[in-house]
Amino acid sequence: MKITVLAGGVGGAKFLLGVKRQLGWDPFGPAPAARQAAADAVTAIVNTGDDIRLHGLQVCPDLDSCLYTLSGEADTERGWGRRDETWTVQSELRGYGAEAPWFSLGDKDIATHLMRTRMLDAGYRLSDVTAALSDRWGPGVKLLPMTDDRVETHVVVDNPAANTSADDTPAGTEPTAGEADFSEPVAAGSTPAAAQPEQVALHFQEWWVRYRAELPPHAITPIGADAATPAPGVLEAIADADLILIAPSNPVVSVGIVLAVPGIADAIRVAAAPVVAVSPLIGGAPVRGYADKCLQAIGVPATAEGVGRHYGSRSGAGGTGLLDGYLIAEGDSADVPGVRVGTAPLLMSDPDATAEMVAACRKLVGV
Ligand code: GDP
Ligand code: FO1
Ligand code: CA
Repeated sequence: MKITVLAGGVGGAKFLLGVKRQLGWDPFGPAPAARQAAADAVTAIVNTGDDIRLHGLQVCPDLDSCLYTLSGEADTERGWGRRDETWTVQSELRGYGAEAPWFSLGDKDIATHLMRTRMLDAGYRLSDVTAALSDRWGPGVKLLPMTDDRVETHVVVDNPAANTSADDTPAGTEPTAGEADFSEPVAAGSTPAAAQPEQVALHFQEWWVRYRAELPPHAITPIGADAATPAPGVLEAIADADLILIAPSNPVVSVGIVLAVPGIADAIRVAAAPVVAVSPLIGGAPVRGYADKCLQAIGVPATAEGVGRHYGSRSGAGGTGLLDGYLIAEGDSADVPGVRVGTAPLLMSDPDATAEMVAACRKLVGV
């Protein structure tokens, strides 16, 4: 059974633990050699729109969430980065007034970014680098960035530096005394308010982490996506799959960005394998994060039905959508024309519970 999964960070990674478990593998380790010989394979196509270069380092949060989670190295409480992390470098960087003090990089995590950046600067593609990092960690799943090209999600908001004082930065996120803040546009606080643009595009991480998605988004744009091409292996993983799953990842800033890479959505539409998505919303709310605010930004109701209709049906009238099946939480309801909707407990409390979700996806489309 070849399973290809579209994934973001934490939601995608937790779902992949269940995919591995459902195949009878160790969720936190490499795939067993015997199973590989039996042609079982899992490929994850991972969002890279969250990626950001900070302190000269290329940080890939969703790829790293998958890498660390699937090898048992993630800090599951915090939801990002390595477990048993230390923060010496971050504290020194803050002391120097380095950029983006609102984005913390742990010491162990920094080693990953150093290795990645060195390889990228030497001319390797992100997909090569991800394969090299996977060699160390053994996630058991083939992790593919959606593209090797630079795509960065930006969020258009009312300029926080216009009409308000810079002191409106949420508590705890402002640079501390003596620290320079190089980020735009907030660093423009020294410019007279009248000269400020009314709206600005923030890097996704600044909107999400610094402002905790509290600045209402006017638009969410994957800059660079138009000119990007799928990374090597992405289209093949879709065409060769026996089952395509859309993880309960953020439909806008994770799955939506993967689908914005030209060629990926089209490949899914014509794939031989059935396509099933899992709702990231339970009872009309995200389990974690700000998917509701992201959906609002694109005019999609923050409900299981809203997400299902947004993905749409591959068959039936027009057939412009992506799905054959859609799994929603018990107690929720969704009418998605042309799509078989199933219900199951959708809380990914552990890999066994998540494996049950994956089994329900398979049952829904009979594979
Ligand atoms: P991120 O990149 O780290 O934000 O993670 P993803 O985009 O992969 O996943 C985020 C989404 O996962 C959020 O919208 C959550 O609602 C969803 N999610 C997290 N845990 C669960 C869970 O246990 N069950 C379901 N159904 N969704 C979940
Ligand atoms: N999330 C935070 O809320 N605060 C941080 O300081 C932070 C640092 C960070 C460093 C590396 C990394 O891979 C992820 C990090 N995240 C942090 C998580 C993160 O960027 C977001 O949750 C995702 O990009 C949204 O998917
Ligand atoms: Ca993400």
